[in-house]
Amino acid sequence: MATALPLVALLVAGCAALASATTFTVGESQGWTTGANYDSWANGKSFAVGDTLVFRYVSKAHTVTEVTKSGYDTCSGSGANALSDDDSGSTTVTLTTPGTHYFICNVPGHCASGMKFAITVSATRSGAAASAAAPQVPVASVAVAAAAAIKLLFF
Ligand SMILES: [Cu+2]
Repeated sequence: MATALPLVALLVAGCAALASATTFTVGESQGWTTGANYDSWANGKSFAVGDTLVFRYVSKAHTVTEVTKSGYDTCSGSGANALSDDDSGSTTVTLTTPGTHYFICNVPGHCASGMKFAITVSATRSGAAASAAAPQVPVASVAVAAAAAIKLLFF
């Protein structure tokens, strides 16, 4: 049973990391619309892989288009600039890769009038929220414990 303990600790840490995934409603009560400021909405929030963005808007009135940096800079959500696109009225985007993600509305004029934002997504959630929620088991100490257990078994 000596080898089971580090494994259990790893599993517990892993589950805590999954449980800390956050759902963000873009624009809060304003939703996804013209006349809101999405830079200020995103400002101060920390996004991590596994988090979800929920966009609420009237179907067909807007699009949620994830674009390249070039698409973001030029407000162009067509062709090679578009990574994903939806106008269903309720769009959920799960952030699956770290790095900068760019979102615009592809209805003509809307991006230029403010329906655009960029967020930086980190590979793992860090900082106060994570350390409060997760039992802190440093990976290095788990590895040392596992190595010690293996030595006990085989030497
Ligand atoms: Cu729009």
